[in-house]
Amino acid sequence: MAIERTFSIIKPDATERNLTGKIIDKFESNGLRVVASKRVKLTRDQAEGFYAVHKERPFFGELVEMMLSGPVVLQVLEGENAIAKNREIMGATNPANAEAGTIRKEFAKSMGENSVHGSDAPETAAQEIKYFFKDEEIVG
Ligand code: RTP
Ligand code: MG
Repeated sequence: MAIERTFSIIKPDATERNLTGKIIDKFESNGLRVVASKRVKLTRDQAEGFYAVHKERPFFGELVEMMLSGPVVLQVLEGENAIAKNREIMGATNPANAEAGTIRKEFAKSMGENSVHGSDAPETAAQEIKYFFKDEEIVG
C-alpha cells in the first residue's frame, strides 16, 4: 500500500468545543501522522476559494459562514492509504449516518457542523494541500 498525504481541517464547531486533541488522537491512533499543522482564522476569500466546487449548491453560503465562525486547524496527514483511511476515521458527512467510533459520530453536531473536512481523492488532496501549505511547512 502506498504512503499518501491528505488534507484535513478541524472545523470551527470542534475548535470551539476544545476537541482538537481528541480529534488528532483519532488520526494518530489509527495510523496517520500529522506532518504539517496550523491554527488560523480563514479569510472569506480562502473559504470561498476552498469550497468553490460547491458554489452553486444551496448550502454554500451557510458552509462559508460556518467556516468563518471561528478558528480552524489545517493539517496534512500522512500514512498508508491516508486519503481513504482519513475518510473512514471521519465517518459519513451526516453524523446521523456515521459509524460508531468515527469522529463525526462522536463529535459532529449536524450535517453543517460536522467537525472535520478531509480530501476525497488524490487530485483534490494534492490541490488542497497546496492551497494552504508551502512545501517547506510539511515535515514528514
Ligand atoms: P468535507 O468535504 O467537509 O470533508 O465533507 P464531505 O466530503 O463529507 O461533504 P461534501 O459533500 O464535500 O460537503 C462539504 C461540506 O458541506 C457541508 N454540507 N452541508 N446542509 C447540507 O445539505 C450540506 N451538505 C454538505 C458539510 O459541512 C460538508 O462537510
Ligand atoms: Mg468533500
